[in-house]
Amino acid sequence: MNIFVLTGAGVSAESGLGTFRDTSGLWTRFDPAKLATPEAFKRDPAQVNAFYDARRANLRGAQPNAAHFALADLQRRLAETGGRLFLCTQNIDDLHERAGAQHVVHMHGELFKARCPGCEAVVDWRDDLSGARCADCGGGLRPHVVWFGETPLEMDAIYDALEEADLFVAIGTSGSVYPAAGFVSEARRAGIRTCEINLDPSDNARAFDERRYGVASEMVPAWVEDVLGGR
Ligand code: BJW
Ligand code: ZN
Repeated sequence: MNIFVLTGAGVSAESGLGTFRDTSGLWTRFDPAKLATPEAFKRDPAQVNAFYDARRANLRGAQPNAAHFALADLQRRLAETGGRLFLCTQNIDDLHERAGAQHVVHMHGELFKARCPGCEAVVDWRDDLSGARCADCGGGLRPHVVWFGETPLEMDAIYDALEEADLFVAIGTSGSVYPAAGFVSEARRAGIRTCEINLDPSDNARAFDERRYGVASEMVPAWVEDVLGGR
């Protein structure tokens, strides 16, 4: 069996990382136009860096939860039987990897990486980014994340994997940010079964063949058991 899983902020919510659009979400408290666009970074790099420095500090103290572990387990067990779990996340945290998942595609970048806009070098970065300079060219560094108006990463590999999948599953995402929100339509066009696992119905809930609602730490392990049990 070949499964494409797309995860969003909801999968890491129980690890203490904020979501974006829930009542206490990041974009309810902060303006994304001032923090998550290339224009905002050009205008006020210190403010944008401070926002990501705080989230990086939060991530250093966070731990994966049962949903991350269940997905890593499913990936391992599918691989043992000649199948595949293509794990694509919109999250910039590393909790899937810390739970043991391999080859995680971070379409919106990674918080523990920084990039030099001058020479495009990408480097591992776990500390504060404010004031940091590129070791290669001396330019100022930016978070290696995908902001509004920028092209998400690894899109060719993502669309190839979507076409090859037997099942598309979206977990913990509100379905409000494109292109990820359009994957369910792509999957349907390709005749692939689709399933949503989320706390509440997402913006595009009606596009899914199957819907399961509840917290990810309970719903994902239960779904993984069903998949492995052939249900
Ligand atoms: C739980 C739970 C629990 C809670 N258990 N569940 C008009 C129409 C269409 C498109 C556009 C448009 N105007 C502009 C666009 C394009 C734009 C876009 O989509 N804008 C929309 C707002 C309309 N998109 C872009 O600009 C993207 N680039 C692009 O399109 O380039 C063109 C291109 C396309 C295709 C190929 C090539 C080129 C870039 C988008 C970048 C998004 N960046 C951010 C910030 C990243 C860095 C950071 O983290 O700071 O990415 S924004 C933010 O939203 C972040 C997330 O990855 C993303 C998605 O959020 P997510 O994960 O869905 O979180 P929430 O909070 O929305 O939802 C959480 C869900 O979990 C909820 O449903 C809860 O119920 C649930 N939940 N607790 C289970 N315990
Ligand atoms: Zn550089």
